[in-house]
Amino acid sequence: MSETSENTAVVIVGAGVAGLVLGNFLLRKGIECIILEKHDREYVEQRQRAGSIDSRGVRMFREWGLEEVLEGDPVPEVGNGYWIDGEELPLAYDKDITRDTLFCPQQVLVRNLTDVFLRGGGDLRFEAADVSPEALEGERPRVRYRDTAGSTRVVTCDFIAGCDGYRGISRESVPAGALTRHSHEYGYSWLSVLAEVPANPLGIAIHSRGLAGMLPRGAHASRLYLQCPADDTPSQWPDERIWKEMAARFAAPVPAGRIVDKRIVPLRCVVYSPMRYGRLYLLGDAAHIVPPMSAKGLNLALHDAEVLARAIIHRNRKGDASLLDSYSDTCLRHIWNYQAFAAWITELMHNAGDASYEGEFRKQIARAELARQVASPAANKLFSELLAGVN
Ligand code: RFL
Repeated sequence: MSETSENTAVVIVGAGVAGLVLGNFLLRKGIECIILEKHDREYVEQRQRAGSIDSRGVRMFREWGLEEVLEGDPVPEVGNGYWIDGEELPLAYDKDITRDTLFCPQQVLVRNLTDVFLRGGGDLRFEAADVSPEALEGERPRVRYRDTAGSTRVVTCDFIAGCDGYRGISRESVPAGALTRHSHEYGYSWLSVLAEVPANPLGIAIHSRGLAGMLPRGAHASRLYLQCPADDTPSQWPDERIWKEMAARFAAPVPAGRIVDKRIVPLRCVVYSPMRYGRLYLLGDAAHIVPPMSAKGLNLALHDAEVLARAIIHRNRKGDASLLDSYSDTCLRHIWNYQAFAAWITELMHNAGDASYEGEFRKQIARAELARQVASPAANKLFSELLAGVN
């Protein structure tokens, strides 16, 4: 079988949010890059996940002249309520602080980023199979893969950006022991459900049966979340059980619709350190996971992409690698700050509900803390700032 060799400045593995943002930033500054994506375009552009872009992310897109990627499929402003045992908490965010945050369904963001990248002449190769980063310690690392015709291609480059998510190949290509894994498992999962339900005013329910959520994911779809035991499987959750449990936890009628996807998402925090090995840099979920309660996973991927883009641009323009050398430390400072928020809000929301995990004492403390968030303008300001990503 034939083998083709090529050269570029940066190979980006993965066309998710991190890879596409990095690719667009490099393209704008005239730095050659190739994005290799395992799946086909249709699959990547339909994958529904997150969508809350915090104010730092919104500001970042504006500064890079890429505001257009946040447009499309507008979601009505609903789904922000917090319910506790059937009663809505009057949790008033400081509107000034949260003004710049917005909701852009992740699949819309990915579709827009792909369009802009390709329109600008970017090189994005879908269905790249058996991607394999090699020679990471040397000056010229390379990435080997199989194209759609079945031919092997080898791309030699200056840097590899591992943007291929938590189960990708990039981190796996680092020798054992070179990275340290820091993690915390909460001991419960979310059943994450995608349903054809138009946006509606529910939000998060805290209930002794466990946490539930119903949040808009585009004008005609909602994501439902149900806290469940860590070892549950989707087959234990037939559709009728899901709707019954949602109604019980919200203590109110819940609008139902066709369920199109069900999966179990274990609640965990993970950080790999350092986020670099030789000339391989790890970004986004490839380097860290935050529990979804915080809505920060997507935002962390945006941050990593901007830090690495600026470091590569600086190195290419000035011949100075200092920003690349500090990439991991810069990102990790930001990540631990977001992990702290994610851990706090995850524990607060879950401990206040189902006492069978952390006990009645922790439940009462969590409820008192929630009440304080509602009653105290100072506490509420901090909560809003953390959620909006202004610090
Ligand atoms: P992604 O988005 O997973 O993109 C990785 C890309 O790499 C490709 N890939 C490969 N390509 C080439 N070769 C390989 N060997 C490859 N292996 C994988 C994949 O096909 C994909 O295109 O990672 P990235 O860019 O780091 O972005 C991270 C975010 O996607 C992630 O943090 C969030 O979606 C997490 N997340 C949520 N975050 C939030 O901020 N708020 C939320 O409400 C929220 N909800 C969610 C979520 C993640 C979920 N899943 C699927 C675990 C809900 C769900 C169900």
